[in-house]
Amino acid sequence: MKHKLYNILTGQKKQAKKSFAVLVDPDKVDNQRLDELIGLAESSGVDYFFLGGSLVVSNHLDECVLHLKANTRIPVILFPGSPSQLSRHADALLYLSLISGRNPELLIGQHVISAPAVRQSGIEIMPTGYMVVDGGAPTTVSYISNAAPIPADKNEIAVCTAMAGEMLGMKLIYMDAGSGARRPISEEMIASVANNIDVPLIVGGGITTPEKAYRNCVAGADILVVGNAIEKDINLIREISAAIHQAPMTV
Ligand code: 1GP
Repeated sequence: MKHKLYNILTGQKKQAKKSFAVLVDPDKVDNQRLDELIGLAESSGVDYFFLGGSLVVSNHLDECVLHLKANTRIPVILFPGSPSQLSRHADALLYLSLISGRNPELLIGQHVISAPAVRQSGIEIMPTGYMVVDGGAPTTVSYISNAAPIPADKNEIAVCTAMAGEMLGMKLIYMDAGSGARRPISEEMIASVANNIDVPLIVGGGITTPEKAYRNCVAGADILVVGNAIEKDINLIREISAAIHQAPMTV
């Protein structure tokens, strides 16, 4: 198995460096938009592009990955909403298991079905414990996953879920309030989880301001993901990236 990108992620964590991932939904971009995103991302020091969505309707994921790979050195990491969202041209795949839910299909079922294709793609696999946290309103991910999110104020459930994920061998924990969440995950919950795991912690969902991104980093998030807010105002890339990269170190 390849570990190149994962080693970079853990190296960053060891140095307490925070990272910024811009989430791109292939359904919502054309090449011109991708070029704009690349330009701003490169000049702002964005660390990763995450590619995917709960509902990718169009068929141009591959095209999107190839365009990014041809035009930027920023790594492209797949964040798939379903097993069909696979492109062997990407740098890595977040191999998600929805450990906050009790839907066997998303815990293991879809993995069994797609395992041969994933293995054959040769892509770097990053086993990820995916935890959906209530963001104040049903989001696409909470609806599609058919699984109850972790209540926003139940920090102890989040901690135990993340600990279990790590002990089961997950190499990353991704806490997500869902795209466009009304309420992003609280700093208290992020800190509680971060203090109880050693693997890198990804946080996303409903982050719309540089201030919130900064506070999440201080609380202990290692990688911040922003999608929706950037779709609305692409210039936020610059401010959010600056906030994340100046966040003081947390240990
Ligand atoms: C959603 O964590 C991502 O899965 C990002 O959420 O689109 O709300 O930034 P937003």
